[in-house]
Amino acid sequence: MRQYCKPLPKLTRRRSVHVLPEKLEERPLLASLADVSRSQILAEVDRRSGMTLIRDFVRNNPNSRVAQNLTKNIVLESSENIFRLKSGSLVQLKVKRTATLERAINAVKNVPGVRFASTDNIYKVQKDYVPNDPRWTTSQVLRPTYQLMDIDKAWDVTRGSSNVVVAVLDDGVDIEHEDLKDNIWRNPREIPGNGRDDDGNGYIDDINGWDFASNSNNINPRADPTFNNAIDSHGTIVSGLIAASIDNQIGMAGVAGGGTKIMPIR
Ligand SMILES: [Ca+2]
Ligand SMILES: [Ca+2]
Ligand SMILES: [Ca+2]
Repeated sequence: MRQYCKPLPKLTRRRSVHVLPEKLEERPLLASLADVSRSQILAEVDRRSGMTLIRDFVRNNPNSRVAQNLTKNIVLESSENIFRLKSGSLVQLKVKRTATLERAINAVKNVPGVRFASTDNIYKVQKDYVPNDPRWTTSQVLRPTYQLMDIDKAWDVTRGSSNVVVAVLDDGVDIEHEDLKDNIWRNPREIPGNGRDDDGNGYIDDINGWDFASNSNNINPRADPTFNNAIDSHGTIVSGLIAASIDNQIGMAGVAGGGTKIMPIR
C-alpha cells in the first residue's frame, strides 16, 4: 500500500499528513478532518526528482503553451519534491496568487511525465481525544492513570479492534454489565444451550469462556454466591479497564473499548 504522506515544515509530523484524493480510503481515521490547501497542489511525477523534470521541461520548451501555462500558474522556484516513490516522486507545487487551483492543476497535468495532479489535502490527526463516558471525566483515579499512559494519543491511532480478543484469567467477568456486554467474546463455533460440545474443544456450551475452577460454562461472577455484586469481581474491573465500551455515555472507557473483545476465564 502506498501512502503519500509528508508534513509541511510548519506543522508537526504527528498532527498532519498530505493525502492525494484517491488514497483517502486508506486513511479512514483521518477522513473527516480534511482541509484543502489554497496555495499549493500535489503531483505525482515519473522521475525520482520530479521538480527537475518539470523545470527541465520549461527550460527546454519555453515557447510551448504547456510551459507558458505552467509559469503563469505555478511558482516553480518555490516548488519542491516532498516524497520519493518507488517509481517516481511526489512534488508539492506552489500556486501563484493570481491563479486558481483548477487552472494550476490543469497546467501541471499537461507536463509530460506528470501522472496526475490534484489539490493538496491536509489531514489533521485528532489529538486529545475525549470520550463521552461520564466516569472518564469524573474519576480521580482512572483519568490520571490513563493520562500517564498518554491514552489520548493512543486513541488517535486506535481505540481497539473486534479482531483482537483478550483472555482475562481472573475470578470471572460480569458479561451482562451494561458497559461490557458489547465487548464480550462469543465462540462462533459453539451452539449455546444444546448440551453438546459443538466445536469439539472439550468444553460443552462454552459460549463466552470457561470456568475451570467449577468446570462450568458460567463465567459470570453473579453465579457465585460469595460475591455480593459484580463490583466485587476483580475480573470484571480488569475487563472494564481493557474493554469498557468507549463513547456509549455509560460508565468508563476501556483502553481498547472501541471493539476489542474479552474472553473470560476462571
Ligand atoms: Ca465447545
Ligand atoms: Ca453447544
Ligand atoms: Ca463506557
